[in-house]
Amino acid sequence: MLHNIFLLFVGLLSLEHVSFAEVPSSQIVNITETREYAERTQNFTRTNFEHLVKVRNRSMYVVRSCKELRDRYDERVDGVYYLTTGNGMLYQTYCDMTTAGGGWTLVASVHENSVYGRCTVGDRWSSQQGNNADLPDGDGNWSNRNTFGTVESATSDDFKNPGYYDITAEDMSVWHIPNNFPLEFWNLEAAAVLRYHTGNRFLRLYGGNLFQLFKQYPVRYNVGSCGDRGPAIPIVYDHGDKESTRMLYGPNSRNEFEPGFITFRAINRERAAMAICSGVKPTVGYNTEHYCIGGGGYFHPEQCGDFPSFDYDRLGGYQGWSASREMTEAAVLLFYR
Ligand SMILES: *[C@@H]1O[C@H](CO)[C@@H](O)[C@H](O)[C@H]1NC(C)=O
Ligand SMILES: *[C@@H]1O[C@H](CO)[C@@H](O)[C@H](O)[C@H]1NC(C)=O
Ligand SMILES: *[C@@H]1O[C@H](CO)[C@@H](O)[C@H](O)[C@H]1NC(C)=O
Ligand SMILES: *[C@@H]1O[C@H](CO)[C@@H](O)[C@H](O)[C@H]1NC(C)=O
Ligand SMILES: [Ca+2]
Ligand SMILES: [Ca+2]
Ligand SMILES: [Ca+2]
Repeated sequence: MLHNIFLLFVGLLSLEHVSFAEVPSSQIVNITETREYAERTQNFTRTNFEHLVKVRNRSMYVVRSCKELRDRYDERVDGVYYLTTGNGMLYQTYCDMTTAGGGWTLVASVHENSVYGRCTVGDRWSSQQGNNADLPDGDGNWSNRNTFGTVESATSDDFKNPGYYDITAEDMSVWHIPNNFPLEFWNLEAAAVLRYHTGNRFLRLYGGNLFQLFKQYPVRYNVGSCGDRGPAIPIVYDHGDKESTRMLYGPNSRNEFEPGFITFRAINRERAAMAICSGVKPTVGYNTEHYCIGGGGYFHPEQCGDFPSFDYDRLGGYQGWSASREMTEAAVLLFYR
């Protein structure tokens, strides 16, 4: 099954690059392969109405979270569902109905469209208005009710839905999925760079969601001093482990953190604030701009951005302070339960 899905995906990838009509005839040398290719293309374009009716019928459910969907309707299938806010606003997002009992609601994704763009277009989780100490951005997108993006493009651009502030949750789950990865394959464990969840219901202590947590710990330049931070919560791995987490960040960064945690609102040496250190807890040094994401509106020059300074020693350079290419070119999907 897994193998088949992967073949399918490889097929998808190749379709992205060459549409069938564009393949030069000189390259079509094997008629068996060509026929199979054509058949696969048709299979992808043929609408499966049975499936469509089934997923469209999910609008019958009236719930505020994927957890309620599981508890109230016993839904157990991963995919896109309709949720309703407390005020009655309808929106769509992805539910992970399998990991550790399921019931996880995707509420946001943090995507870096250009690590070279320093707080420019696309840096919605830091600043799109340039690196500016006069805009410390305490009321940026980590702590407001602004929403953006769509669920299907959550690995291709930033995403934030009303669940981010509307759902009262206890735990979080995080998936690092390669950029542009199609939604129907997100739940393949092998597709993820890293996956984990918390299990100690820590959100109960911080208002039940990130919207409330970041009110207590503002993601704002100059709000605290080097090494100050919000909670660091131990994680349970669903894909990867402490050692693989360590290796996803630069060799210099590895001396500064302890893997096996998710940390909120870190402050670096220049008093810049970052929202989430995924998989790690900063312990010494605090050059967190190389391994924590999101932020306020001001960083040390050349470090502002959604993945602030993940490319310090060259993008994906596997050296110095540079995070790995896998990490830098993967979107960070945030779930609540
Ligand atoms: C064409 O490809 C198929 C499947 O990859 C292979 O079994 C077959 O031997 C190939 N035929 C030729 C003539 O290369
Ligand atoms: C295309 O779909 C048909 C019917 O579902 C199936 O029998 C066939 O094996 C599929 N072909 C490929 C190449 O996936
Ligand atoms: C749609 O969902 C309702 C309620 O779960 C169910 O009774 C009905 O049979 C479903 N319709 C289709 C076409 O699946
Ligand atoms: C928050 O997101 C919106 C997109 O809806 C964007 O226009 C705005 O610039 C973001 N805020 C910051 C501080 O970047
Ligand atoms: Ca950027
Ligand atoms: Ca972004
Ligand atoms: Ca530094």
